[in-house]
Amino acid sequence: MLKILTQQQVDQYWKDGCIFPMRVMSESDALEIRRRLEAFEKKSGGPLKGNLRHKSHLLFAWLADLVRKDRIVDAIEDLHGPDLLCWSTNFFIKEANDPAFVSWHQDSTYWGLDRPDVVTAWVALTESNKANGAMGFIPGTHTRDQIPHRDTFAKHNLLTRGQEVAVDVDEKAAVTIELKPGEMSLHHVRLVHGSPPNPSNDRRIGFAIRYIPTSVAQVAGEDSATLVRGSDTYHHFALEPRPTTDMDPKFVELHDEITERSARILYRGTQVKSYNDPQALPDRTA
Ligand SMILES: O=C(O)CCC(=O)C(=O)O
Repeated sequence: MLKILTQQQVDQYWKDGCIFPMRVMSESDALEIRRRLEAFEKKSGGPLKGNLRHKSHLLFAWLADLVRKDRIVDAIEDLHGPDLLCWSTNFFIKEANDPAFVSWHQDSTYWGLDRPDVVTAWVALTESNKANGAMGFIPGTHTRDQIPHRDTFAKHNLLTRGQEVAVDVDEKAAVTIELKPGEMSLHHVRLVHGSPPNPSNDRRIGFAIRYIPTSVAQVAGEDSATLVRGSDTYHHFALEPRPTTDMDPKFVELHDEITERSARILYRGTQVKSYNDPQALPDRTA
């Protein structure tokens, strides 16, 4: 029996590779998360950068709560069953009047996971719409195999390698995912998606949570993940602890180790060694 999605939403996810919008918290709760993020940024001297944009749910208790939020995890359970890991999280922040963009890509390209059973819950912490660089996708492209990508390392590309699909994309078929604060979309790891710059006068902030069933394995190196529901009888990933306070020094140290390891997976075959490497550019993510 389904927990939160309708059968129509489940069918649409498998047909199109993406469903939206789904409300997962009130607008004011989403704005409260933005406020906490920005309070930290103010205290630490500027926008969240480098490895702080990755797996931030290991640093902040309010994000550890978010990745376990029932309204999100119930939807993932409706797609992939009751034993679930949060494999990773990424902040996608576009500043006001920011040239940063995300090229057309499939998430699966460098993640090293053994099969494409990976769902991203992209949670809007601000409006995300045509006016501020919302994400768009090409329906049905998740049914294709892995498409070859080329690495561009383009200056304003928010992806780790500035990777883009090395085939023509039918942009006329693209659908824009418009979300209000506190709403989410769900997208498949093979879906071709991307987003243009943000020419508006406010930031556009999304928090992307990557979920997998516990049976999925990492084949490109040692890796860890957070158990968010059920049990893990596969032990493919080291299980990560849950922070109860923000920026606990023990968790900061652990987060450094874990993100070094995941950067080695994402940047394998390149000169880049960590998310804080100057070549990685500080606002890169995923
Ligand atoms: O936030 C964006 O514009 C792109 C996000 C994205 O590529 C992803 O979540 O996989």
